[in-house]
Amino acid sequence: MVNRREWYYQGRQGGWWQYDERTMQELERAFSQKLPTLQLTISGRCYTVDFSQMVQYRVDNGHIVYRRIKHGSNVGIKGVAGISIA
Ligand code: V3L
Repeated sequence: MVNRREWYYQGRQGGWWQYDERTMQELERAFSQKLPTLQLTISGRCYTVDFSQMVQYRVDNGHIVYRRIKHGSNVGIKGVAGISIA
């Protein structure tokens, strides 16, 4: 698709990973509906995406674990959903 904006989450070692296709569809739908947040299940864990802060996070033993997210095109990626392209 031309000029499609993809969704990415940040690696702990820097760089960006693209979300898997199904999750990107969920993100795109929620974002276009201007929902403030979206709940996701990734590898059996419950995450919240906050579109105003552009982060995803989960709660782990009472601590919140954040990652930055990005919505764009032509971002150099490490891979898709943890599958490296290198
Ligand atoms: N989609 C797929 N896996 C995810 C996602 C997501 N949206 N969010 C977190 N994970 P945390 P480097 C990432 C995985 O934030 O070397 C990458 O995909 C996350 O995977 O504490 O730091 C790589 O596989 C991590 O394994 O909830 O760039 C891996 O990190 C786990 O969930 C290493 O990437 C816990 O993340």
